[in-house]
Amino acid sequence: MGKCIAYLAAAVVFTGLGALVAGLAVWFTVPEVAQKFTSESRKAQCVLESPAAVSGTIMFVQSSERAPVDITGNITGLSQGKHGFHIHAFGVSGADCKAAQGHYNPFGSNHSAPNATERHVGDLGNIVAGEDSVAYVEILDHSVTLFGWYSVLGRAVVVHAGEDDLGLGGDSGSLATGNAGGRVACCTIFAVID
Ligand SMILES: *[C@@H]1O[C@H](CO)[C@@H](O)[C@H](O)[C@H]1NC(C)=O
Ligand SMILES: *[C@@H]1O[C@H](CO)[C@@H](O)[C@H](O)[C@H]1NC(C)=O
Ligand SMILES: *[C@@H]1O[C@H](CO)[C@@H](O)[C@H](O)[C@H]1NC(C)=O
Ligand SMILES: [Cu+2]
Ligand SMILES: [Zn+2]
Repeated sequence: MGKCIAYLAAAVVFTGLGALVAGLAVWFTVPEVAQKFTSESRKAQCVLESPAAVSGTIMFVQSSERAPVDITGNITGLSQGKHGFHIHAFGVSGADCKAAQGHYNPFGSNHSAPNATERHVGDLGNIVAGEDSVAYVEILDHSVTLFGWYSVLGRAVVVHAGEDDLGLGGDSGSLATGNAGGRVACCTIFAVID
């Protein structure tokens, strides 16, 4: 009886080892599986179009799938002060910023601040334009990604006329859009050579 259990245990262990070896073999030889774990870096660009006179180019750089995204660029032609700065759900053609629809929100969260634990993926807060009408954008974000199912590639950056209240406005608009007002510029984020 004891011998029987020992044989059974040995069989289970060997089957387990076999499955492990087979799994590792697939991991290292099937490209679609292995690819998920490479440390490829990605870069993307967005060239603002505007129904007003706002312009600028925004760069996105992510050194690997797990790394935060560096979002940088200088935006000119803005009124002095804060302007809501978001990634919206869809790409746009030209300055038809309405086509971008709402904030990119794949997890059904309320609108909030970039440093909030629960926020829209697209919630990048405000950018600030100085007296020179220029906003120097320099954001390091851990929610936005250029990889995988929730990649922002093909979606739109939207710059607003007014300030984003970061979800603190106390009304339903605040929890949806931050009451940031009209859309003064937008563009579609596309991948570029790294
Ligand atoms: C943005 O402006 C800063 C400060 O003038 C400058 O150093 C930087 O090169 C500019 N970046 C781009 C992408 O034009
Ligand atoms: C959004 O905020 C409202 C009001 O505070 C709350 O009732 C609701 O549960 C929140 N929704 C989510 C998804 O957190
Ligand atoms: C987010 O940043 C603001 C101002 O920069 C700060 O007042 C607030 O406490 C921060 N919130 C979290 C959750 O870190
Ligand atoms: Cu927006
Ligand atoms: Zn939002």
